[in-house]
Amino acid sequence: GSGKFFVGGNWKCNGTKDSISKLVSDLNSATLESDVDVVVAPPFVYLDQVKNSLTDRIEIAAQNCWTGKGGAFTGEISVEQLKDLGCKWVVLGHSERRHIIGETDQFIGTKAAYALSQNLGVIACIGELLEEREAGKTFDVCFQHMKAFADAVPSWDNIVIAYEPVWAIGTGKVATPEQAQEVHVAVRDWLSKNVSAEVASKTRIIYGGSVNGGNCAELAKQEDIDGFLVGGASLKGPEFATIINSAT
Ligand code: G2H
Repeated sequence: GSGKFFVGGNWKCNGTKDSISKLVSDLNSATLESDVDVVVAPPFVYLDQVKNSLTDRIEIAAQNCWTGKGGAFTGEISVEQLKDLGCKWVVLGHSERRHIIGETDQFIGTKAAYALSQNLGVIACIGELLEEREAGKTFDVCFQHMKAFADAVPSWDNIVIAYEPVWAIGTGKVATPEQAQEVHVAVRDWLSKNVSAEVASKTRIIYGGSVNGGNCAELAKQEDIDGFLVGGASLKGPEFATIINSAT
């Protein structure tokens, strides 16, 4: 693997003040291995609550951001505002934003470049649809997503790549360790050929899609799986802690 194990909890559009207060208190009392970077991504409206109540051991990510400096962009949230609240990361290119909201590679790339320019880390999501996998296009799609990020960003120092096969997201159909490892190796190889050998060996490539307390250990054993992006199972404190501790 590359670098420190990295586990992100993507809370998506879930939670209330009360349920989040309970989740934060479960996370604050959980025993977390020291050699893991841990990040949670609450909905925008709860970022401040979470930042002010969660242990500093866990960093905060936003689930989206605007493409540039704030201003007359109704309904958007700027990188500057996220930094003001204490966010260290932003999730970009998530399949739910690509396929439900219709975000394009170019739009996502612009956001990534701007976030990095303001020292916000980027959790850059890539991954194929079921029909693309069945048509043998898994690598093509992942490489296209990678190229869009690579064309936009000046550096890979502050990027974690999340491979999330869309057919595995929220479906309970986790990729097998072999399926995930195969794509992670291909993405690392793409970085080596198209960016640099150094970036390929240093950049963490994490897996997302129906990761849970029961399947995380087998996935974590794979050489090129450097962590996880967890949706549903990150809403349960004890199970998320199991996933965080799965590499050791
Ligand atoms: C994939 C993942 C988190 P889940 O979207 O980003 O969600 O673990 O619920 O499949």
